[in-house]
Amino acid sequence: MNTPWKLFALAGIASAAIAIGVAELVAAFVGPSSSPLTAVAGAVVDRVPRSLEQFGVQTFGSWDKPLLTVVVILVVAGAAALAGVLARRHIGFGLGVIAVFAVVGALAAIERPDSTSYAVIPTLVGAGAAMLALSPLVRRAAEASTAPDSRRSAGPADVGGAAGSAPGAADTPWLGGGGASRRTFLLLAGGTAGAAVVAGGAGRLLARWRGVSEQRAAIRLPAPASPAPPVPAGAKLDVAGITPWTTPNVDFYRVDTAFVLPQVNPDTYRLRIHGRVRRELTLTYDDLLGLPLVERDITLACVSNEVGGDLTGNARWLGVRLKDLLDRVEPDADADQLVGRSADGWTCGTPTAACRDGRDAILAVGMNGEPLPIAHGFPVRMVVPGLYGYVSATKWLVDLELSRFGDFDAYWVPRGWSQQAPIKTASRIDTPRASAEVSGTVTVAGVAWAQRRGITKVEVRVDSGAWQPATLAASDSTDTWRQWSWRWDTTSAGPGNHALEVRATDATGVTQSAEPRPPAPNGSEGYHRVDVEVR
Ligand SMILES: Nc1nc2c(c(=O)[nH]1)N[C@H]1C(S)=C(S)[C@@H](COP(=O)(O)O)O[C@H]1N2
Ligand SMILES: [Mo]
Repeated sequence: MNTPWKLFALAGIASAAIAIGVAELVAAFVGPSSSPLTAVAGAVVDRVPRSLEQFGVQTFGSWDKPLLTVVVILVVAGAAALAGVLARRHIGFGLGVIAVFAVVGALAAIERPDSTSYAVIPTLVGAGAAMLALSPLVRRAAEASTAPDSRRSAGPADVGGAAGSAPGAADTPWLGGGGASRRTFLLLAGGTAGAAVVAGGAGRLLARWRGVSEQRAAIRLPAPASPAPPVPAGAKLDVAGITPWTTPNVDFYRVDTAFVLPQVNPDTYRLRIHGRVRRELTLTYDDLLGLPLVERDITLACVSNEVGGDLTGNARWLGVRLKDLLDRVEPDADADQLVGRSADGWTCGTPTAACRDGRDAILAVGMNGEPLPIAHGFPVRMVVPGLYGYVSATKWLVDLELSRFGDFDAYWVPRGWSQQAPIKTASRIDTPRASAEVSGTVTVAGVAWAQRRGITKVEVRVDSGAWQPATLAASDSTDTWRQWSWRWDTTSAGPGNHALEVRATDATGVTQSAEPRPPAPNGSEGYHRVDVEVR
């Protein structure tokens, strides 16, 4: 039998192995779910019908995930073998298959709940390694398959592959006869696969050793001493396409500078409160859990949110009142800035007064009923109603220093953002979506927010016509967003393109300004506009 295609298949498999191994190693640094293997397996689980998923769990128990990973590896190996064989015709075919897999892996990685765009890095570095490995492997495979000693006669003496072949190569009858060039190829392919296994194994070990997912999973949060007030019945509108009132953790926007997610171990956690204080205080994670906890619904917003953007979310936070802790350290009267520092050195400056004026400023340990997700600041973050995230919401918080605005500029201030930044009144149209085709009577709906002040009016207009009052959902608190809806009889507008706009008024009587402003330096302004087509 003529065997060279097997050499090319092996070349492909070795390249795929190095891709996966390198990606695992890089993923150990970038974050738990950025491994393309883990991400693709997760993406498969998300798409598999419930019944099949249950069958998997029932049949294989906790082995279902490792088994799925093995299946993914086998599929990749099959495709890689094919890529190797195709690469024999032209290296471009092999590189093309690698590129396709890189795109699938990268898409799966960014789709993971706690991912950022950095999550594509392990896949891309892995694919790069595979592309580098493929051409020397294919070249060696070609040399091995054209070398005279590999052309085998069909004579009986050759059965078993031993006759006339060099020592050593005789151990691989599956690949046919031997020869120096074949040995060189097998060494290269074997070495590549070996390096892949070492890199992948090291990556998995490192990820486990660095990560705090297990510590997080073991945490049982205490019940709040002060539970969240019940959300009024009419606060959540039943309108298709509107943002849910509570943002699930997996959908909650994520904004931070962390290239690699900080892994802060709750067992060794220390929070130091110091600076311009009468007495310093250092607390462990258990100290914090032992204090009376409050639970509150609070809507967070990012200053970078464009008009109509989605960098805002509403969650149920559980944590310790910041005021209680500040009362214990007794800040100096002139300590007007509370500087938060994260485990990875990011800083944030919050007006001390905002943390002591009676609002629900908290050091949060829980988010929507579970310990903070790692991406959202596990084990401890700050949440201060009414202030944009960059001046209030330090994640992976390890240090609080009482300071003065005149003495210290936090991370974003020298980069052109304001020292102080209360959240501006804003409103958004969630449905219909831009370019939607609508007809008949349409429910236009969305959310509006003005943390600390509350929303008292939302208005909608069509094609810059007269402002029409929208119907407000029940108000929860001034610190949460408020849903609204408006019935639009599209026949009055007639067929064609029409512009919907929204504006909100807060409880101080101030209406959003029409003048568009960009997010920098302290939050975007202007009306959200959605263009739709009436049919
Ligand atoms: N450690 C740290 N905390 C941070 C940031 C950061 O870059 N690093 N970004 C802040 C910004 S700009 C915002 S808007 C909020 C976002 O919180 P989220 O990612 O949980 O939605 O976190 C804040 N806390
Ligand atoms: Mo932000």
